[in-house]
Amino acid sequence: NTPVANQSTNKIWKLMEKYLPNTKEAIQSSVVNHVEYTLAKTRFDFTLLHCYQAVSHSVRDRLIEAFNDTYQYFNNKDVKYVYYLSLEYLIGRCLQNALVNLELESQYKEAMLDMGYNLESVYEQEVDPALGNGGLGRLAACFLDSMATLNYPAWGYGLRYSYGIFRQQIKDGYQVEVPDYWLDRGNPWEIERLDVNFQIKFYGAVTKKVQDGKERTTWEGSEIIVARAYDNPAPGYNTFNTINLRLWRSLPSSEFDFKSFNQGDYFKALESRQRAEFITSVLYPNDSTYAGKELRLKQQYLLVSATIQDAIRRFKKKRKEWKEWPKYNALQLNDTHPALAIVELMRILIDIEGLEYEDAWELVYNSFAYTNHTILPEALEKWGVELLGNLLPRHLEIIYNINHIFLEKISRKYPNDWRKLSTLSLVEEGTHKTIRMANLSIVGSHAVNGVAALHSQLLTTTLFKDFYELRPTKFQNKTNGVTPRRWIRCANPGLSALLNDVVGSDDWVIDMDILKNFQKIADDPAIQNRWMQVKRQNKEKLYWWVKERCGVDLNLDSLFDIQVKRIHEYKRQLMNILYVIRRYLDIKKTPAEERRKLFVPRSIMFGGKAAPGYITAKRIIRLVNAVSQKVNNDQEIGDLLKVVFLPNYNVSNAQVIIPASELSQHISTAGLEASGTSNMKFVMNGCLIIGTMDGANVEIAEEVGEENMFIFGARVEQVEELRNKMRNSNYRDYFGPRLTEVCDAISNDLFGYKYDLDALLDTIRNKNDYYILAADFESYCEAQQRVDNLYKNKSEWTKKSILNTLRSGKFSSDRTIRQYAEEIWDLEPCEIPNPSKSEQER
Ligand code: GPV
Repeated sequence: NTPVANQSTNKIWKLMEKYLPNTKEAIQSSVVNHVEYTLAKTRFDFTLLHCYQAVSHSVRDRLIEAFNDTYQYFNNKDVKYVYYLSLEYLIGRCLQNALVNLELESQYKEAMLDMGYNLESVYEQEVDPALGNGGLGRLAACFLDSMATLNYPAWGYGLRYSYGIFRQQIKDGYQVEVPDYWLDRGNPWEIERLDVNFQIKFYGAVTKKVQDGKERTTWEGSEIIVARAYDNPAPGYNTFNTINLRLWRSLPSSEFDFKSFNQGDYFKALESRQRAEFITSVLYPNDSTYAGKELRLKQQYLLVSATIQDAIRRFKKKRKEWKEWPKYNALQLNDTHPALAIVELMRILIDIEGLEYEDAWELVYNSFAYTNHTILPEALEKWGVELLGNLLPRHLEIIYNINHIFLEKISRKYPNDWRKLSTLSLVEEGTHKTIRMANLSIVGSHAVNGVAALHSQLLTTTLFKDFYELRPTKFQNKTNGVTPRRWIRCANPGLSALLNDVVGSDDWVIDMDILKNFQKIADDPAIQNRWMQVKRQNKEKLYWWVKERCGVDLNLDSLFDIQVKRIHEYKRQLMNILYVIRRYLDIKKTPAEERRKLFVPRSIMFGGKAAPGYITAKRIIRLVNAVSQKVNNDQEIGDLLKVVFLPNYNVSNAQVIIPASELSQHISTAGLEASGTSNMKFVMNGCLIIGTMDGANVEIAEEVGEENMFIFGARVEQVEELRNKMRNSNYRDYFGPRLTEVCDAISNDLFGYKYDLDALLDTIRNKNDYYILAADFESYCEAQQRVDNLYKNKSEWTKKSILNTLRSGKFSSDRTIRQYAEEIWDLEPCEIPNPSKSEQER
C-alpha cells in the first residue's frame, strides 16, 4: 500500500473529520440512504428484512468510526496488545448489542417508530452467527465485550466458517441436523479486508543447509493457500473504544496455481482451488471432544499462522527489537485448539528471522499463556505424529526439539524417574504415537489457568500435577464471567429498568458489584411485587416462543424449570428427565384431590444440541421427547406437569429463555464441569439454581449463600469411592427403589422407543454408571422436594431470587478480564478520548 501524499491526506482528513450525527433526522436519513444506495431498493419495494439491513449498515457506519479511531489511537500510543486466539466465537446477534453499547438504542427506537417500524421486530430479522459449540465459544464473545468496555488494547482472532454449528430440528422426537449457511443474506457487520491476506503453507519438505557455519532450516510447503481477514467490530459500553474480532477465511492462492493450470488439466486445477476454500467451510460440531481429523488440523494451523503473521507485521511496523516482543504482545490460547501458535512463532523466529533457539524460546514463553477448559480425557487433543508430520513437517521437528530440551532438564532434576518423564513428555509413545497438545501448551506458556476455583485446583492436583510441582507459580485460576451488557441489559429490559430504579443510575452495567449495596430491598414487598411482574412478563415472552415452536401451552403460574446446555452424559440431562418421570409416576399415584396440595405445577424445559455422532446424547433427546409426548397428553395430569424440548438452543434463544427461568439446573457429576457460564447468567437474572458442588457453582454458593440455592449430590472427593463401590456390582444393588421403578417403567415400554431407551439406560445399568447418576439420584429428588416447598411461598422465593441477582457481581466478565490483564497479560487500559457530544450532534 503506497501512502497517500501528505497534502491530499490533509484534504481527505478534512472531509472525514466530522462524526455521524445521532439526531432522529440524521439516523432516519442514514437508514434511508442505505435503503437506496446500499440495498438499491425503493420505498415501494421494501421489506422488514431490508429495513434490518439498512439499519445495520447505518449502525455499522457508526461502529467503523469508533473502530478506526480506536486502533489509530492504540497505534499512536504504541501500546501492548493482547491477542485472544480461539477456534470458536458465539457472538450472538449484533444489532441490539451495538445500539446498547453505543448508547443509541432509544434514539434508533424513536427514529424507526416514526418511520413505522418497531425496532424489536427489526432485531428479529438478524441471523445468529453461531461460530462455536457452547460455553468455550460464548466465553470468548463475553471476553471481547469486556475487553472493549474496559478499554484494553485487544484483538480477537478466529475463523470465519461459512457454516456455523448446525441448526437443530426435532423430527419424530429425534434430532435432525440442518446446515447453517448463516451468510445467506449477507453479513452487514463484517468488513472484508481485500488487502489483508496471508499465505498459508501445508505439506512439503524440510531442507537443511549450512550457511556461514550455521545450520539453516527451510520448509517449502507444497500446498499454498491464502487467509483473508474479515473484521467484526466489537464496541465497548460507556466508552468510545471499539475493538476488532478478525476472522480468517481461506481462499485459493492465485500466485501459486499457474503451474497446475499450465499443465493443462483445467478442471483439476479448479478442484484444488475449491479445496482451499473448503478449509474454513464448516465448524466442527463437537463440544469437549477431540476429533482428530486432518481438516481440523488445517483449520487450526490456518488460524495460527495468519494470526502470528499479522501480529509480527504490526510489531515490525514499529521497528522494534525482537527482544521487546513480550513487552508489546501477549497471546492467550483458548484451550489447546490454537496451540500450534507456539510452534509457528518459534519457526518464524528461528528459520526466517534467524534468532538462536534459546532467544526465540524466551520470547515465545514470555508472551504465551494457556487456558484449560476441561479435564475430560476425551477432550484432550493429541495429534498423531504421522498426520502432523505430513501436514506440518517443520512444526513436528520443532516440537521434538522443544520436547528434547524439556525432558533433558527433567531428567537432570529427577534422574531415572521414568514415570515423570513419560507423563510430562509432549510425545505419547505407543503403537500410535501422538503429540499431547496440552503438554505443549503448558511447556510453551508462562501462565496456565483453569476457569473456576475448583477446576484450577483439580488441574494442579490431578491432570497437571507433575507440571504443577515443576513450576507451581505458573498455575493460576481465572474464574469465568459473563457480560452483563448482553445477559441483563439486552436480554432483560424489565430487570434493567428495575435495577436502574433501585441503584438510581445504570452504573451497575459496568460495575455489578454495586448491586451488593442494595440487599435490603429483598424484603421490600413493593420491590418483590415488581420483581415478580418482571419475571411474569419474561415468562409470557417464553410462553409465546414455546407455543409457536413446540405447540405446547404452558401454564404461566407453573414453575419454569430449565436445563439448557450441550447434551452430554457428564451434564446429566438423563438424571433430570428420569426425575421428571419419577414426578409423573408420583402424581399418578396420588389421589386426584390431593395432587394440587402436594405438587407445585411445573413446566420442565430442556434444550441443547447433541454432537451428530454422539449416540447416547441423541437418545437422551429421544427420551425427553417421548416423555413430553406422554405427559403433555395425559388428561389426568393437566397443567400440573409439562415437559418441553426447546429446539435449536443458541445465543439468541438463550436471551429469551434465561430471563424467563425460575429454576435452573446445573447438575453435572462433581469435578467434571470445568466452570459452566450459563449458571452465572441464570443467577444474574434472578433464577435459583439446583446444582451440584461443581465448577463455578461452588463459587456461586459462596457469593449468594447456599441457603439461596438447592445444592445436592456427591462432592468431588466422594466420586472416586462411589465409582469403586459400583465396580463389578449389579445395578440392582446400587439403584435406589425410586430410580428402579423409573427405569422399569421405561423398559416396560411406558414411553415407547424401547430399543433406543434400553440402550440409553444401559449406560447407567451395565457400564458402572461412570457419571454416578444412581448415587446422586436420591439426593437430587430431595433437593427437588425443597424446590417445591419453597415455591409455595412466593415472597420467600422472590426474596431469594432478588438476592441471587444482587450478589452475582463476581460473575461479570469485567472482573475476569481485569484479572487476566493484571495477572497474566501485564496489560494497561488505553481509553481513547470520546469525541465530544457536541461534535457528535453537529
Ligand atoms: I475443552 N468447554 C466447551 O464449551 N467446549 C470445549 O471444547 C471445552 C470446554 C466449556 C466447559 O465445558 C465449561 O465448563 C466452561 O464453562 C466453558 O468451556 C468455558 O470455560
